Amino acid sequence: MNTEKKWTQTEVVALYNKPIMELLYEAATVHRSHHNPNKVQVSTLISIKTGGCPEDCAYCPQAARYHTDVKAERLMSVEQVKAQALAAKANGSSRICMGAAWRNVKDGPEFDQVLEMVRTLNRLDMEVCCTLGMLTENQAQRLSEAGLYAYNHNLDTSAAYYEEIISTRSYDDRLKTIENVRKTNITVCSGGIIGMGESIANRAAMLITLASLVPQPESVPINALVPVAGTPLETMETVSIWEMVRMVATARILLPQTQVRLSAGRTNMSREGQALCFFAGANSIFAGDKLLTTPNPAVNEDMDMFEALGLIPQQPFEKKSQPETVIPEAVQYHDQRERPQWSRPDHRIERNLAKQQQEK
Ligand code: SAM
Ligand code: DTB
Ligand code: SF4
Repeated sequence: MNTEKKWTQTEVVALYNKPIMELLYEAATVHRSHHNPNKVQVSTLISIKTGGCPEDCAYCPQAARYHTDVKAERLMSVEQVKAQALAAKANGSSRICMGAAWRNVKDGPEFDQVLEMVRTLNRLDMEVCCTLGMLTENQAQRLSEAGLYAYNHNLDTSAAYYEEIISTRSYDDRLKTIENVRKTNITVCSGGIIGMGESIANRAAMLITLASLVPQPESVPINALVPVAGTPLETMETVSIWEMVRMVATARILLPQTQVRLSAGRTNMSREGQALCFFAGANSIFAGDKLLTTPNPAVNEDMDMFEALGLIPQQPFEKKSQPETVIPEAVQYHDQRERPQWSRPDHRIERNLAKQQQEK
């Protein structure tokens, strides 16, 4: 049973619009009582099947019907995916999310290959996530048996605004896939995008739908629209940092236990802006120079940001194995034992020296 508070849209809009200092304080308080505020999960995306998608999602550069710079590619090999996952692990990622530009999963050799990717990455001691479009209950079960840790399937926006964005599948289709995933051991990752012309009431409604799922999703990505040339949303304005901070803070209050992921759109955010998002309760990011097809901050920039903010990457399976009760003593800003090699000050000095040598 979902024992969380039942929110009304009016309450959530009022929360979102609170004076920012009050909203930040409230969200940070919830955050600290459920999570270590210095730990951030680092996840890397691998686009295992890029472009050529039959759907009409208005934001998406991978939809075949829009004329974008994305070229359709075949499904990657298991070996290629493994090599990228190992590189991501070396850079501090604890989770890999494999994305495919599919409407839905079809049984057959390509799905078998994805199952093999899941089994292979599992052996790397990383959390394995997939986002492959709609799933049947049987397909979700097969992914679970292969050892999948999480499945990402976003609601994207509210039920009321959804038809402005996608016509080729329904909101109920999305909820059905999430339900199919929930019947297995796989954890649920579902969130949305802001900056597509939706109202604050639409944002509130989407968060209420996510918060009403029983149990609530283990992770919720909050994406700022990346407006891509050739898509119907190409001329949308960049989302302001205050909207992002408000959305993250509201998500944190409605979804206290969830990992809230600061997802697409970070290239437009300053380090200070991102720090406010972490303070407001974001505790996960996508790392790596590319999301699926669009740019993301460079790995080195994120390493420097973690260093400057004293953030520590979360270990794989940390949340599942030991839900953290945060006591002040447990909040170790500079616990060297928990840091991966790249974020240790001595390693950073070596890296900077190497950079200086190269520049000479
Ligand atoms: N095809 C599968 C699906 O739609 O579920 C998986 C991949 S799809 C690219 C995953 C998610 O990426 C979308 O649901 C959407 O939330 C996000 N996304 C795609 N394009 C985006 C953009 N231009 N800006 C922000 N988020 C985007
Ligand atoms: C999510 O919510 N955001 C990620 C992941 N889940 C799959 C994808 C963002 C994609 C941004 C556009 C692109 O790079 O193609
Ligand atoms: Fe296809 Fe997914 Fe992009 Fe929609 S979001 S067009 S389903 S790849």
